[in-house]
Amino acid sequence: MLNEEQIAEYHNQGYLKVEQLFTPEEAGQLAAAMVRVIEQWGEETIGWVGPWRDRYLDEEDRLNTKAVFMHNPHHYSAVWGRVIFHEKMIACLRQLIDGPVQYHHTVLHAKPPELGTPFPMHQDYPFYPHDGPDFVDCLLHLDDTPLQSGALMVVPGSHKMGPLEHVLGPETAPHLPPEKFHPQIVESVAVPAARGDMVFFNYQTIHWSDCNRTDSWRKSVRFGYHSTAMRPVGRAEDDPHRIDPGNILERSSNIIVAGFRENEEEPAAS
Ligand SMILES: O=C(O)CCC(=O)C(=O)O
Repeated sequence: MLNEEQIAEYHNQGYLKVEQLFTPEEAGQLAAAMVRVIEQWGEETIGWVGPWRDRYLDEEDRLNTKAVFMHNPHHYSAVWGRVIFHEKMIACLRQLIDGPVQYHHTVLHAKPPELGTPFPMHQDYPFYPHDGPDFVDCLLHLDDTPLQSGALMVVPGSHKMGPLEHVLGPETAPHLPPEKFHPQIVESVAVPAARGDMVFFNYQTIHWSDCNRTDSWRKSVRFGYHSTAMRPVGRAEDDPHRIDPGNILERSSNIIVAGFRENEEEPAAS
């Protein structure tokens, strides 16, 4: 599916865009099912909260951004269940991840028209920390996503820094401290995309995105997959973002989408 150059680009830069990995029919069907999920189950919020808002948004915009987030749309729609095994996506993952591949989660990040929420610079690692780097986030674009709609911005090569210290706490989504990591300080590149395009990125790659200032929705869905050799890492009891088995995002689904999970323990005597 991917050529040597693309695989090397993913490993060197920490991200790779594959155009039209999903056909227009597939993307259209998924988008229609997602609209139905949003209409029946979605809830509009202002987006991620936290002190980062003071550094990224004008005072007027701070409380007026709009977002719809939805975890695991396969809890509502079979189309979104089947796509976890999407043949071309899994074929790419087999080339990017060493050994058998395990599915972790799906999450929708939708930016409604006219001030869809931005995201601050962050790695995805603190949202679901694991004991290794072989975790790939796959961002499927359900709408055309030009720069003005708040396209994904990435810091090339930043995954090589490993897990970084984020601002954490009960009143904030995890994000990198803006005095050190802010789009005005750290250079990033835009990854505009079309409906059906997928961006693969390492969960340690620093990324962010700006407001959607167009009059169209900007919906993208992130699938997470990782090597079966990796395990979730816990955090201190008093850390509000510690691994919490009640939190759906922190619970791996354990579905094997490629290969076989070998039993590393001594087999029980029969
Ligand atoms: O959709 C975006 O622009 C960014 C979403 C994001 O930060 C993420 O998937 O972790």
